[in-house]
Amino acid sequence: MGMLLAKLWSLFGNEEHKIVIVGLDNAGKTTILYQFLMNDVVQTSPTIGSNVEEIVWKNIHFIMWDLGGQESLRVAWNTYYIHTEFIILVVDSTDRERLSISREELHKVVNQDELKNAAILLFANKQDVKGCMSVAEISRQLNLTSIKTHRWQIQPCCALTGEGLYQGLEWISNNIKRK
Ligand code: G3D
Repeated sequence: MGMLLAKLWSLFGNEEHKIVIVGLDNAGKTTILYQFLMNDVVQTSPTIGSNVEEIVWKNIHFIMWDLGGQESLRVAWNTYYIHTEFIILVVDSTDRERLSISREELHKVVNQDELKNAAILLFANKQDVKGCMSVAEISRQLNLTSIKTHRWQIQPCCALTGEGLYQGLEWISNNIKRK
């Protein structure tokens, strides 16, 4: 009976799935969060600490945390990781100079004990900017194919228009582990 009720509960979409959005400052994390929330662009200012919102999509409830990306705040990212099912790592596709820092942050995520069961979605954001890095180039630089321990996906997007964001959310929905 308990099992049946739990199944029905999940069918009606009352389960919450925790997503943590990380990435360097200026990558577009807050813009992405508010696109999901309102389908609109909001005026953002640098995140000091975190933003958290509940997003409901196709009857699935997500709790999305957007963490500040400045160097001084990155050390605290791991305090948010408990019970996280998905990490979204946002990369600014125009920021060639700091891609190696994103690679280090990605590999820290992969090695986090609390995230050993989490899946990773990478958003290659700002694809609207002429001359930005392609998904292939970012994948190569981040050495994505070396990640064998986690499910991962890279999705090109433009947070300003919302293009590509819902394909990413679709991948997340398809990778929810049903209890
Ligand atoms: P963060 O939360 O990762 O620090 P923000 O980043 O969401 O605050 O975005 C940083 C800046 O990048 C913002 O510009 C925002 O409008 C811009 N931005 C976010 N996504 C895109 C995108 O897909 N394309 C382009 N061209 N710009 C984007 P401002 O000028 O407000 O600092």
